[in-house]
Amino acid sequence: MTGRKYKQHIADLAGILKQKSIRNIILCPGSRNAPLIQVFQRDPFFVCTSIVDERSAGYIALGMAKQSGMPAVVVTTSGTATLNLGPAVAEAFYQHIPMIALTADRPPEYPPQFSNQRVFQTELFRNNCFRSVQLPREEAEPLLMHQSLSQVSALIDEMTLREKGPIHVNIPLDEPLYLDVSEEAEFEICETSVFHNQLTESNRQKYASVSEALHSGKKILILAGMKKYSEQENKILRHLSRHYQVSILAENLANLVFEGAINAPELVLAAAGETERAGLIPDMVMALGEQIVSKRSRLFVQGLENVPVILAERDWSTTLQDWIEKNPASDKNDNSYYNSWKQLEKRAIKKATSFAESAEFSNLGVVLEVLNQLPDNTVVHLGNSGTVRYSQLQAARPGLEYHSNRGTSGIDGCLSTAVGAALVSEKLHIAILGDLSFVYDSNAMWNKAFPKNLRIVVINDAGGGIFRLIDGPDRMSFFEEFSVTSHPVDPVKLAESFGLKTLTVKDYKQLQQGLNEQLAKNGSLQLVVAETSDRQNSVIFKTFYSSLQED
Ligand SMILES: Cc1ncc(C[n+]2csc(CCOP(=O)(O)OP(=O)(O)O)c2C)c(N)n1
Repeated sequence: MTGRKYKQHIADLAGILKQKSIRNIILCPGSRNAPLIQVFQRDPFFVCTSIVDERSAGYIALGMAKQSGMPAVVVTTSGTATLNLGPAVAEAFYQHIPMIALTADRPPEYPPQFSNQRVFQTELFRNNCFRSVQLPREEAEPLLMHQSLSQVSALIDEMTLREKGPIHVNIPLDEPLYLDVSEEAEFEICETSVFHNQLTESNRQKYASVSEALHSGKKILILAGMKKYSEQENKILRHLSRHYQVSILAENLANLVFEGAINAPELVLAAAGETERAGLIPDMVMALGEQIVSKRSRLFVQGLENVPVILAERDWSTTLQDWIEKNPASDKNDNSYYNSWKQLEKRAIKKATSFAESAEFSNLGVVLEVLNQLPDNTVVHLGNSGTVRYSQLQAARPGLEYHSNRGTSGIDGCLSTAVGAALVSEKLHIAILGDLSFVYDSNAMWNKAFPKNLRIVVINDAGGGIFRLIDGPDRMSFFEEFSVTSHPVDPVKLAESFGLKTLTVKDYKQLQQGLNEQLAKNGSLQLVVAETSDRQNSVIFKTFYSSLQED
């Protein structure tokens, strides 16, 4: 020992988080992480939530961080507990969400026969997180410990200010693990870490070509992928669509619903004939944000010949803002490029709406109906992958906020993420999921603090319905058993075993009643299960697409 108090570095680590106003801590049970649990739970500044399943805990932290915009922390014991954070860390990495994984580790034992609950944890998430820090052991030189903690502090600032995604701090902890940890220390950070936007030369050139294209009236297609766009980014995009030949493809997960954006690109491209498509071809594409769900948008852009695609980095808004300030736009608005998209969108939405109004009770019908019924200000969590795809088949609504785990498109944490988001929000949240995703992530309901503002709709079509929609799997002999994978689990009984109030619905009238009850102020119904397993879901889906092309 170096004369420092027992597990002082853990108190210091907590002090860093407190200095940065990071409050939300998910604590998973274990022995090795007991000093971490002790430090966080005794300080009323931290809001601690106990979650047993680490896979779910990781996603809950992710949901909290995404919803609040503040880093959220998940703390685990050693061994496979840490590995179970992998999916959520990867999802956070691909969505640039500030999440902090604190994993307790066992120091090596001698002889190694005494080592258990141990996996290699140093840089465990290596290429799927922003940075990893290995803290030294407690007995390390104070200077070394100080440097490591300073690094953690600087990385948290960088992760937050520059939207870098998750960090992992691996913490070897020696026994004893159950003594009183010294009182919390306010950790001194030797220098304030301020990050400046350094524009690289290649980015400078990229944005110069965009400015040039704007200036010369070229048609620019902006692909706005999933992201929480800032106020400034939002303003710039509105400005560009108002004054230049710019069309912004913003499906629901971009949450950019304004005059000037095309919010149902999948519908437009599904409905457009060949000549009409020719009118949509841009001179340049600028791609922002993260993933895009619409398959037709992908095929459209990938099929463009000799059209440059500019991949914007996260500094695009600063640069374009400068350009806008130096180049005042005229008041004239003759964005004919946008108008070509908009005209087609209006027609496609009309057709889609008329189909939806008379659609049979089915997976597609239920998703569209639920989205129509939600009150403004609701936060929607769309499951992978049928649900998020169906939701592309209507225009995004301005009053709703849409989210989905499309960073890595896993079905393993859709409900947990919604739980995390609802826990740090006052708004009404709804998760709309398929039955496999719901069963997979049912431990999301294993939570004493299950949020009262979260509602769930499960579309039970007895397996992975998405595989019935895509061409290919259904031609395989293994299709039903190994792709669709029907299961014996009753979602209602499962949810009730966790104490949730449920209702099964089999037609639109019952669905309406269920939604009325769920969405009512102080409504207590938490889960509605829409039974669609005996419906012609894939036929209805395919008929929907063909109806878009009819005159
Ligand atoms: C963790 C994980 N395992 C497997 C997959 C592959 N997968 C994608 S969609 C899907 C089926 C999902 O079924 P369900 O939740 O019922 O939703 P539906 O497709 O019917 O809307 C599967 C297994 C995945 N995306 N993530």
